[in-house]
Amino acid sequence: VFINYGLNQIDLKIVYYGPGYSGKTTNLEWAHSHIDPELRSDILNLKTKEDRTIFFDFMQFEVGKIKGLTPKFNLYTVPGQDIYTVSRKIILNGVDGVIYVADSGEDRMRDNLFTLIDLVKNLRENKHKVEEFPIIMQYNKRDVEGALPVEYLRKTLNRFNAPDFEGVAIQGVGVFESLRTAIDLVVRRVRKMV
Ligand SMILES: Nc1nc2c(ncn2[C@@H]2O[C@H](COP(=O)(O)OP(=O)(O)OP(=O)(O)O)[C@@H](O)[C@H]2O)c(=O)[nH]1
Ligand SMILES: [Mg+2]
Repeated sequence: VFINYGLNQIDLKIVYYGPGYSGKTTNLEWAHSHIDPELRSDILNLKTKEDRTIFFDFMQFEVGKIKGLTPKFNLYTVPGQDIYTVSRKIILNGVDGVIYVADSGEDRMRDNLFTLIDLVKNLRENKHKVEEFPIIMQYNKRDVEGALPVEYLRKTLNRFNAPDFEGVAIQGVGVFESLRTAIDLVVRRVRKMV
């Protein structure tokens, strides 16, 4: 959280986290193309030519009011590939809420778990109490052949009883549900702090 009382503005950071190729950038791109252009910035993508995120993607938008302050939501995606562990940690700096995008593919469980452990470790190092921190779970790629059952994903990944949603991000399914719920949790938490 960063409050600029001069501008009556409050900066909030929501990070899409999850393994490589799970659909984090796709979530952000869908949200970007369906939010009123007056209320949002352009999207900034830093990608390889194979469309993999190198450092992060970024978009900012405005919605609602918090005790007279205008909240600016800064949305980031992390790069999910193993080699970018350090980048993920840097991007989590100052985070107010996380949307964890898991991949439902049957051979993706190891990577889902690996990145989840990485998230928990990074949040703890940032002095956050993971159990009380705003986290949303999205089980993405529900449309792929052999998608693991939601019950199994929930039992294995959702250790914190976070609000969870099924996603098909390429079609926009679950994108706004996840984002709206993340915003709600973040705003509720910030109201207690400001
Ligand atoms: N079938 C299917 N494909 C999806 C879905 N969501 C994303 N994809 C595809 O999966 C690929 C990876 O999506 P990205 O959004 O780039 O994944 P990412 O999590 O940002 O990946 P990194 O940046 O490497 O961490 C792309 O080809 C997307 O079009 C989905 O729900 N279903
Ligand atoms: Mg990406």
